[in-house]
Amino acid sequence: MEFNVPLAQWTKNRLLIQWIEEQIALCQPSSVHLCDGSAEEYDRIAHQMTAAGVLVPLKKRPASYWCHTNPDDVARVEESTFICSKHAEDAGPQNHWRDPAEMKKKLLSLFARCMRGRTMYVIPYCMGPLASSYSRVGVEITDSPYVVLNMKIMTRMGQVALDHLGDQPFIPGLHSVGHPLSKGEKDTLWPCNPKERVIAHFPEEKSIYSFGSGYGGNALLGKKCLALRIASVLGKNEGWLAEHMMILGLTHPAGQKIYIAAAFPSACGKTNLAMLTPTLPGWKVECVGDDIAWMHIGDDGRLYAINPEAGFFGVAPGTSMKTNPNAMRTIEHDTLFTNTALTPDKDVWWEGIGSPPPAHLTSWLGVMWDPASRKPAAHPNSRFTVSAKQCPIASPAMEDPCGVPIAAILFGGRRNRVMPLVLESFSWNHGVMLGASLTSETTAAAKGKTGELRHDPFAMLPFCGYNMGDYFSHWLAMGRRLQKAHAPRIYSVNWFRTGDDGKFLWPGFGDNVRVLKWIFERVTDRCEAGLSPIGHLPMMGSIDLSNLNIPIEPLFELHQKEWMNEVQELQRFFESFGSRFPKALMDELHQLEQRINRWQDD
Ligand code: GTP
Ligand code: SPV
Ligand code: MN
Repeated sequence: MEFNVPLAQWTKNRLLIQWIEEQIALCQPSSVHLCDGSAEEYDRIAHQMTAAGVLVPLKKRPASYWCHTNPDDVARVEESTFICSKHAEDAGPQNHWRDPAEMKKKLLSLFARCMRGRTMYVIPYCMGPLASSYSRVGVEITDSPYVVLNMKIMTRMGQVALDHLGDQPFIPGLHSVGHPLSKGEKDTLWPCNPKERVIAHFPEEKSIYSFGSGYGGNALLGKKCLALRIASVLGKNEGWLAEHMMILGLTHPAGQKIYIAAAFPSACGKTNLAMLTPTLPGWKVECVGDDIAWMHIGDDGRLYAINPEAGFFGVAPGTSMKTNPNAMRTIEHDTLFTNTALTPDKDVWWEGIGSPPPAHLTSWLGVMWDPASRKPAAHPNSRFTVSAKQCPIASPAMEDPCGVPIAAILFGGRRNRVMPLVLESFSWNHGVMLGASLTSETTAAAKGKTGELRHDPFAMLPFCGYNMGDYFSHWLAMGRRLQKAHAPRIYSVNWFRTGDDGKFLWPGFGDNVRVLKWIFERVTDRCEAGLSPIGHLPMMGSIDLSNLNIPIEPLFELHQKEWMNEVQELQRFFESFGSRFPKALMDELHQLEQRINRWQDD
């Protein structure tokens, strides 16, 4: 076997050496590349992929590349994602469960000789700042050079991760595109194997196996697989939280700063909120993270969050100088673009970029785009991969090993009706119910129909590695441990209410700072709120609407009938967790129901 460096020289970690040797014997690659995470390594692989025609260098953006995928490999595939706990009840009704022994058997046959004719890359990576005791090291073995480039941007990868690991155990992740090459066979631009796709997690042994897809959360194992599905199990066992949340710092014009975490389902606005450019003068937003938060209770009893990632894997469509200028500046150089459109002068384009499509555009399918086709030129789930350091408003706290103290937690989804623009919970437990109640329209971030309303509690439906009934109990338990004075306040927000014409009622993006301002004033005890059956609402005039000419009332319209239906539907959903659903949360729902019933009499 040909190695770029001798294995024993690369690491002294016995467990790691043994695991790598076993995977080589199983997958039988033609060579092995042990990653060091250097810029030279990144450039070398990018050049090889360019020579092979997989990457197209961009003329307008230094050190940036465009690529497009197989049309059957464009998003996460939830129906092929499995939690393989010993007992099915531990995976819970919201997960696809497989018996671990049976799944192992299937995986062994899938992975056997699956890397023939390919290079096996070994990627050690650290999730979380290198200096943080909260960080975790994973090692991903993959036959996809695209994965190597993405992992370099998204994580602290290579020698630094090996140094952090030392001789300790790590979280192993085995990944293959599932497309071995026979002698002389020419590779395709985007090898994958959609018929045999499996993304399997073993929460008890803390391992990950992913086969058949090269895209996003299916293949970049540090992200959803480790930092959410496996980490959620670690968090439950060890008393912390692994969440699908962005983290931002918000500074008042007078200088006081708070940190906010927000859970929105995939493609529902985390990246945009995390990089917000305030439309209110004097306010400042800094980005700590755009997708994942690991939250621990600090010695002072407050909840502290770190962002385990080092980069953004952000949705391209809709990103423009108007909606998200900070993202646009972030991706001016050193960025990978996947499944956007490509302009004839070698730049990227997507729907909602803020300029009309140029002539002779290459679509995400790699062919000349036909505007008359009425199909988008960029895939709706096309993405950019870029280092968080390039963000003009990147917070220095991104590297803080202790994380940032969270003052408020937001839950939000795409709801065209029912949910008001913003709502404050009465208590921690009521807030946990708001999280558990999160319902949102499906988006292109996962395979399947879009625009369908589904329950996505805590925006974690596809990402919780164990029974969500237990997950709700864990959140309640965290609330008991957080001293009341220190517990973050919990809010529900909704940027996506529509009017009768189907258009969004709220301008969103930079104007979301108006809602953040109210939250700031609430958590710093600067303003009173009004009482409603569903929670505290802003008083008339307390959402700052200066320089914004829209009616605010429709954003807070509540209809008793709609809310009775909402409660009934939530009751049905909560009951689907059976005895694992915490009674305290069902009590919260019943109290809500009573308040709504009484509302009629008021
Ligand atoms: P994941 O990376 O999939 O977890 O998504 P995300 O939650 O980070 O979503 P992102 O911020 O990338 O937004 C997804 C889509 O929603 C983009 O097309 C945005 O333009 C759009 N969007 C984000 N914020 C707003 C908003 O405030 N209002 C409206 N109308 N659209 C928004
Ligand atoms: C999501 O789907 O929530 C994402 C993109 O952040 S992926 O990495 O593909 O999961
Ligand atoms: Mn996400």
